[in-house]
Amino acid sequence: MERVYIGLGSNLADPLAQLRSALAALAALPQTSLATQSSFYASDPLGPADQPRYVNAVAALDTELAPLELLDALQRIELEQGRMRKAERWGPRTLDLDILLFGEHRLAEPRLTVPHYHMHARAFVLYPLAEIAPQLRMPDGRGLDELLAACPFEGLERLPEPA
Ligand code: A4P
Ligand code: MG
Repeated sequence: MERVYIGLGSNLADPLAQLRSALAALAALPQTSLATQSSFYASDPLGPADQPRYVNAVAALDTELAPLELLDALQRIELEQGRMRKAERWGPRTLDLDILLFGEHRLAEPRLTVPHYHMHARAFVLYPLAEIAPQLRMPDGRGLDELLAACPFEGLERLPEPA
């Protein structure tokens, strides 16, 4: 059983509903349980500025799935929620599910890089993560508190409504 952290993001087609529905789908995965979830956060888009603000959250799962099995499952959920893969990098999307951390593992496979390559510098990942796992350490030994100290709470807004 591994503790896994998933980053959720959406900026199209009712992002709050997209995230709620994604959390339900995560909770229903085989050999997996949804342990905790952060609040929802509105965030300014990283990448092209001519796109709506995002809603982001982080969920903690306990899973017996192998990393690539979990990635397949996440991509299935993205597709079920109408995700179209477009050429534009960092463009708008109905749902993005990223594997941030998979236990203590470091993975560098063609389809899967863990820890997720930009998580250490993204406020919309680090602050929700800190809410559910403040004591967390990266596989390289860096503490989440260190990463947070270098990443201002900027363009981010914790949404009041319950996730
Ligand atoms: N892949 C490799 N490692 C992973 C991993 N750890 N988790 C591969 C998930 N997937 C991983 O992803 C492209 C490929 O990455 C997958 O096929 C998988 O095999 P994708 O979801 O198709 O493409 P993408 O998400 O558009 O690309 P990318 O570069 O992963 O984008 P990001 O980094 O996810 O950024 N602004 C705000 N405020 N909030 C956001 O959530 N998200 C993005 C997307 C841009 N701007 C944002 C946000
Ligand atoms: Mg992605």
